[in-house]
Order: sequence, then C-alpha cells, then structure tokens
Amino acid sequence: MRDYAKGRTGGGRRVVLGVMLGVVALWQAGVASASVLVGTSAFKWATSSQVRAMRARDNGTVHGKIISYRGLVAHVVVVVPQPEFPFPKFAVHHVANPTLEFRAGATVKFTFINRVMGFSHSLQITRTGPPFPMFPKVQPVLAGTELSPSPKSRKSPYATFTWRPTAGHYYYLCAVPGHAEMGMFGDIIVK
Ligand SMILES: [Cu+2]
Repeated sequence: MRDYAKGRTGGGRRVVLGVMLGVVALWQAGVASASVLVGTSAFKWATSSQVRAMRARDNGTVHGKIISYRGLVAHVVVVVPQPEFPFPKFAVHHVANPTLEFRAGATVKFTFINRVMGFSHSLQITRTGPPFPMFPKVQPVLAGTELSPSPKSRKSPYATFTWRPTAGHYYYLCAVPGHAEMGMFGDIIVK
C-alpha cells in the first residue's frame, strides 16, 4: 500500500488507479473462491428474448417506487439495465432500486440478470442498511448471488436463488466495491 500513498502525494493518479484495480481484482478472486452462498446457482446465459420471457414472469405490482408481491410464491426479476451510467443501479419492472414488499413466509424466487457489457455485479440480501462503505461489510448475507460475469456474445448472465423470509426490514445490494456506496441498493419489507 506504500505505492498507493506515494501515488497520491506525487500526483501519480495512474498508480493509484492501477493499485485500486488490482485490489478489486484480488477482492473479486477472493469472493469467487471463498464464499459460496447457500441457494445460489451458477450463472447461466440467456438471449434477449429469453430475458424478455423471464421479465414477463415477475408477478409484482408497481405502486410508484414500491413493488408488492402478495402471493405465496413471488417471482422477482432483478435486472442491471443498460445504460448504467452515471451510476450503477438495479431495476425491477423498469423501476430503479425499488422497495420490494413480500408476505412473511412466502417463497421468493429471485432471478438476477446482468445486462451491462464489461461490468460485474451481484445481488445480495442482508439486514445491514446504508450508508454502505466502498467495501460493504454486510455479513451475514442471507441470500444472493456471486459476482456475475459480464454479458458476452449477445447473451446475458443470469442466476436464480430462493429465499423464505420472516417478517422484517432487509436490504438488497451489489457487493462490487463502490456500487452500493454509489446507491446500488434498495429496501425489502416483509410483513
Ligand atoms: Cu454492481
């Protein structure tokens, strides 16, 4: 980390950026190998028409920024949409970072799809709320995915997992460094 400090004072912004990217790469490698989440399936690949079909299965109802799932089986399709700039975000029914409402005891089936070329994202559920630091400490993660690959050959990576929540206030967020810090998260209300 000495190079990092030197780069800061010496005006070597490239050194700082290089070190930061290196740290992120190491962190991603560590996450990929060290933490296997219960209920997480490996990422698979979907064409655009398959993504449309998956999105059509979401059975939530939109009320402004809230999406409510009243049934005992909730199908939630969370997409990281293009374009993601200026800040990365999630979208459900094209609502950015919505509040998700579920019934306690429901079976909640998440599908997470990353549509952003060249970038990795994840979807994790935790009891820890904002503000999130650059490296969010959100253990234990209650459910979620590993870091996704980025889309390739016109196909988007997607992963599914199932969560059976008890009543409470939860959060979903992206665990890629800096993303939750920049607002890539939302509330989950279970009652
Ligand atoms: Cu992200």
